[in-house]
Amino acid sequence: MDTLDTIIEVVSTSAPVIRGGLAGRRRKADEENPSGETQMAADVWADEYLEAELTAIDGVGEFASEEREGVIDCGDGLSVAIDPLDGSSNIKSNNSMGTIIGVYDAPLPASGRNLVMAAYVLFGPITTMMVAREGTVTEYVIEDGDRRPVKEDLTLPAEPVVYGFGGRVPDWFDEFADYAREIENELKLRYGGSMIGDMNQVMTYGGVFAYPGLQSRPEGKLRLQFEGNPIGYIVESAGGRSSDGEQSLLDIEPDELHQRVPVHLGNEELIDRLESTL
Ligand code: P6P
Repeated sequence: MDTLDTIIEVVSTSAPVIRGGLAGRRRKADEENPSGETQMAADVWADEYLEAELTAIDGVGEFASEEREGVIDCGDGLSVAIDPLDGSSNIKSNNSMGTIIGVYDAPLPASGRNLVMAAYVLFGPITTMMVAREGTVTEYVIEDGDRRPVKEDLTLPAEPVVYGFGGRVPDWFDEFADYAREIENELKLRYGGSMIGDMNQVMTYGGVFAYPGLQSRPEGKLRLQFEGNPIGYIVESAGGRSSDGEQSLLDIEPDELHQRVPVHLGNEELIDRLESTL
């Protein structure tokens, strides 16, 4: 089995284990992550579990996580960057969350153009996994440790339906909301506080998700290596667009491992409209 197949198999079989450990880990941990965010016990649990599983794979040469400083050198091979539990603040309100993984064929931090695969596991009512590899996107259901494809060569629907923006109602929100109400196929507001939960709405129905730069925080909130690049790779593999307001997220040359980036993701025409209001 090649390294990418093994990584997907490990992420898939890890999903029910991580999901099963969430209920008892809803408390805050005593630590902060490198972005200065208080960690949940579940963040630490998922991070430690996936580090052990992924660094043991022959062909994985580097490992980095949103939840820790630095890059672990594990020999020659591909570089794996994970957000072990994206949306973990949703654990308190029992809403969606999950794991994001980007696999780069370059040392970290790396440009998104070095991605060779990206995936996310979504802990919703059911557990699903979205995998982008070699230009196509496949959605799987994970049940009883088995992974079965339910959508192959997935592309964003041409008629978008949803929009959702993070950042405590950006100052341009009203203008976009007016547009969303006035267009022929009125858009519906969907924002759940977990990037992959919100992005799964966009992947399923078509639309736009953004965590934009703000006056108070021009760089936005989301991390390029662990969130922007992998999800941008998945959306672009599905025929959509990623942007930081100027360029594809995948074209950003990173300065440091945990750098943040404004994130606009989804159907091209909605990103154009969003960026015309910024
Ligand atoms: P806010 C989760 O903490 C996360 O990193 C993303 O999954 C999500 O899109 C964003 O932050 C939510 O941020 O400011 O709405 O809580």
